[in-house]
Amino acid sequence: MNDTAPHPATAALRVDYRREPLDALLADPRLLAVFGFGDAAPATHVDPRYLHVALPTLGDAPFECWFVDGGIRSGRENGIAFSGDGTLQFGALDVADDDDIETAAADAYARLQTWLANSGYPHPLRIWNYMDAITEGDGDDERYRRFCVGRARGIGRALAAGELPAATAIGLPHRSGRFQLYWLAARTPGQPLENPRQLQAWRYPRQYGPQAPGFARALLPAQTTMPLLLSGTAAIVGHASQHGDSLASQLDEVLANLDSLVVTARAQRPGLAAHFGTASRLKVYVRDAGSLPHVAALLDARLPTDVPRIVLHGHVCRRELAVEIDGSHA
Ligand code: 3EB
Repeated sequence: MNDTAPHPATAALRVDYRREPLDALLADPRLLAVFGFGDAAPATHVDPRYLHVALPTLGDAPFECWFVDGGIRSGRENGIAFSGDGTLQFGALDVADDDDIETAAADAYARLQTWLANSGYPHPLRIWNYMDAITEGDGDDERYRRFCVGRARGIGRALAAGELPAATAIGLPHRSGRFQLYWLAARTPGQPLENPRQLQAWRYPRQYGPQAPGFARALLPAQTTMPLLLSGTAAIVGHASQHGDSLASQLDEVLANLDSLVVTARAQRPGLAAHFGTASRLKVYVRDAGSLPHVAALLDARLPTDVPRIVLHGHVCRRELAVEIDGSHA
């Protein structure tokens, strides 16, 4: 696809959590993408801007909406659902995962590479990866480690640190047989950010697998009208998991890591709010279904009530990690 939509003067992206019916949201010509989570959300929609993510929710979750200024063209091509406004592109694909996540990831990333190179939006800013049984298998056979190998193989070349996207990789708690990949890409590259509290993931030592994961801790888009994009963030300091015995302590470590990313980003972009608030959107992934209410209560105590958040049942990619948070911050 060669998208010839006119360029808006500035790329704007507003992420919002909304409770209107799906068709009302899709009627908005400024809607770039909308995500429904869990069983209560529609599994499919004819509109390529809608994507269902099969992570169970705590209670009745809102839809996640990505809004731009309009001028959107959308469609499906070669199994890829896409929409773009000339500056930003949402895209999604999924591939069969017949118990071989390495091959599934390699296929999906090879298709993504080709697609981005030809779509007019060559720079992936933010990528989400959802897969079955993420921590199944032992040692280097663990499925998350095989996923990292397949992802790197599909991309086909080593990414320079300056071109890594922000990312999330989370396990679906119920088997789907699919590997799901979706992204936000742009005409212009953003600036990947690292976290001074954490080793760069692409430099993780061999003990975490044969292929270090290729993502940046956050990404600051080129335009000041776009939010900071925060990668999936867990209770990892340096490269080591922390507080294996305490969900509450893990959550505090996650929030410390996220605060540190906001401080890092504000050094580049002082206009970003100093703390999470109404301009933030957080998605919280909790390993154990029974812990979702507990995590929600802990967040109620630790975050201002005005921080919109969605609490989801999803598996973090290290067994000892109980919770992970991603999101955006303007
Ligand atoms: C971590 O910090 C936790 O492989 O794309 C977070 C975000 C994690 C993205 C990925 C993995 C990925 O290592 C796991």
